Amino acid sequence: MDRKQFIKNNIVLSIGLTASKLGSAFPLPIKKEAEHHRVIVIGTGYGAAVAALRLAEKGIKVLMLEMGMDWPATKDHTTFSKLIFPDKRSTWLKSHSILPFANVFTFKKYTGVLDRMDFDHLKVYVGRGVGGGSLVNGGMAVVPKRAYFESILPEVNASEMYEKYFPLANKMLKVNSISPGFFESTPYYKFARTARDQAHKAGYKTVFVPNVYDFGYMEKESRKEVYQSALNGEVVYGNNAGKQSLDKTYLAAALKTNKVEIRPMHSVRSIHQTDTGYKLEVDQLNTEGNTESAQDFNCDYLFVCAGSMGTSQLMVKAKATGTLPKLNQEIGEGWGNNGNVMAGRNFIKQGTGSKQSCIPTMAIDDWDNKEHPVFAEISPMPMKMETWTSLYLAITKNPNRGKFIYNSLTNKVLLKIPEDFSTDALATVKNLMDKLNKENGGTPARLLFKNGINGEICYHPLGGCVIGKATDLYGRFKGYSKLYTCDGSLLPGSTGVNPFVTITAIAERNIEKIIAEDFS
Ligand code: FAE
Repeated sequence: MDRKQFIKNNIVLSIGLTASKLGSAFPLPIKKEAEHHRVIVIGTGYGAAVAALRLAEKGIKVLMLEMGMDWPATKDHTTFSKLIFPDKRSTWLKSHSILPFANVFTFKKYTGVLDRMDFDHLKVYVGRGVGGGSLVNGGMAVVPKRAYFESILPEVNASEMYEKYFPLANKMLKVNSISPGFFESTPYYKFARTARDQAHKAGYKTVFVPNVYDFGYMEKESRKEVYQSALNGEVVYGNNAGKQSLDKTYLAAALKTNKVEIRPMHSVRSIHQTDTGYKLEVDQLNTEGNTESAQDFNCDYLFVCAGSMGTSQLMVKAKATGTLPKLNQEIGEGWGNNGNVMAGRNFIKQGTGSKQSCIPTMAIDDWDNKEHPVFAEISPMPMKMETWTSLYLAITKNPNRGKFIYNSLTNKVLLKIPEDFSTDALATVKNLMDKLNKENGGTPARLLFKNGINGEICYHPLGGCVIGKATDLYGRFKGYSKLYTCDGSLLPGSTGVNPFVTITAIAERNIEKIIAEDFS
């Protein structure tokens, strides 16, 4: 026995002894009887929702397992908490708020809607609940530039994507655009107009960005005819009205078929191959995050759609622990943060306004810049007071990639990235901020981030089971049959724009092929 093995055995033994001593104080989870389903989809985000709907439309029954809560809309708009004074519903199992800055709020641990996974050099944000990231994201619905899409996914037929699947995804997601008249006149977009004017002064181009938030509803909010959601501090902890998240689009349509069942608070712990298909070991959680019961689910077809982080972690663990040993070496590789960098500028002379819509509608588009390509979303800072600060979530062409590693001592899968992962991306965004400040005045927002810029925040995790590498060109895992992914883990670390439209469109393309060929 080597030293490592000796330490490992002792840790396992001492954990076992402690657990047996504590056994009477903490009741063991109830073991429920196993169930069999023809098709199981893990997760309820974009990829999962597309797969479930399209299978159900063909008359195929689907069980969806989601680790987060169901968040049904209530008539009095009380489902989610606000950005300012958030409560326990805001945050997944932490006793304080977890935003990129201003985390002064504390509460009881609860299975709330926004999660942050902390790794060395990076903090990755994801949505938890029925609807996945669609519950917490900014709703920006952007189709990537075709030339860039062709460069990152050369084996995917771009004509098919741009003529069929991107338009289909936009239609299904109910993507719409702000009316220019409303944008120019409302106080709620002063922050974006200020940032736009300053971008133009510094020689940058800006573009309007479509969104899934219903802008017709937002105009009514501004006239106080309806409940105020985006105009009253609701976004990253969920919107109580106006946002057309997946529970109102794909998942609503899937449930309407009566072929889809969603079980929230079901966290998949492991995936095993069986003689006839796959077995999932699943923990049913309570709102404190403890396992109330454990259950095995068997299925013939399995779609692992737990997002880039969740899918990669499940599959890396399955390969490392030998429950799916034939997965190939590409599992857990090729992970990227879509080049995300956050930055802020203080003392913006024109001011950004005390009233701010939470929904971004504009970006600085300098993607064709040879040295410093960047697509920077002009983000709101809805603090309900004038902050004289402009905030940006930038997407850069960061070519660096991380990988997922299984740790047998902790039984956890960690994301490993080098310390200098975002060095070039930071230089690109610093170049943008410096130019904006030079031409308009303003200083780096050091109250928000060190030096006004942060490359350790990721809103757009992508990759880990990259298409054509870990899977075939349609998301079928290599080495297995009837085992798929349809989510952000397929994309090679970058989309050049906010990613959910691309994830949805690729999922539409893949599931069409899979249904035609594997379910005949
Ligand atoms: P995702 O939506 O993350 O869904 C995965 C689901 O699987 C989640 O519901 C998980 O709870 C569940 N899950 C994970 N592990 C397990 C397990 N073991 N057992 C059971 N269930 C599990 O995946 N993108 C845009 O395009 N525009 C934006 O404006 C935008 N803003 C964002 C703002 C924030 C704060 C964040 C966090 C993200 C934002 N994104 C945005 C990213 C976008 O939401 C993300 O790319 C998609 O949600 C990813 O979709 P997937 O289907 O891959």
